[in-house]
Amino acid sequence: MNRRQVIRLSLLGTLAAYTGIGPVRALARTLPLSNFENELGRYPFALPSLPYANDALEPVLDAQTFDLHHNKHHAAAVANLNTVLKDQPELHRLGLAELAAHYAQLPETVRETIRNNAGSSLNHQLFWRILQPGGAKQPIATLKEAIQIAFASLENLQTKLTDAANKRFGSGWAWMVLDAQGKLSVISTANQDSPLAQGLIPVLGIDVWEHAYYLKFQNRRADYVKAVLASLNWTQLEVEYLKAKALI
Ligand code: MN3
Repeated sequence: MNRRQVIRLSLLGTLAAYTGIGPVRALARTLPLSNFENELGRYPFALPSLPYANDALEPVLDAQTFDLHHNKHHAAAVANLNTVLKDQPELHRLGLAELAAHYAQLPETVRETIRNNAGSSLNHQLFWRILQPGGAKQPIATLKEAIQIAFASLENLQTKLTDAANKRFGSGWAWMVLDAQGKLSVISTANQDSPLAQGLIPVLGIDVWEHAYYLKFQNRRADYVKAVLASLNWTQLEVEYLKAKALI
């Protein structure tokens, strides 16, 4: 790690200590995220198309859930985010990852709405990408090696993800994340919180809100998590891992 990277990380890590300057200026000084989100656009945010047909993962994951999940739940988050940002022009230059990572620095009147809806908009994009049909069925290349180092085996990673997903009380997400030291780990977050808010970069996310599974799996969250794990596109996950590594 070079000196510039150390400084950047240290700025990110001490963001919470930036209390003496305005929130927007604090954000501008501490963001390593802009490369990460060139593809995500800026206000007004658009709902990206699902990168495959609703029924592409049938029969494991059902078309009706994908349709509602993308066209209603994800769409509502994008619409709600645009509505709350409409009257906050000073925030229009911030991207989704920046808003989700640094929501705590935002004005109190809009903080929770942005936290939830920027988080949701960002989290769902990753979720759709890593479920893209096709690609490798097992970890490949650099991510394969990193999983071996962090978890000893793919099975151990799957056990940890399953555990995090099943134990998350209420709504939230289970994640494999990369920390500033380049180490992978598994965490879960409540509601739509992004791991970015903890300085952790999401590589793999599993949506465990009931809207993600209730139509097909009803109360059987564990069966749904198993179905997601079996449907992951590891070629895309390698791409996500390389993007995450480029941030640290
Ligand atoms: Mn969802």
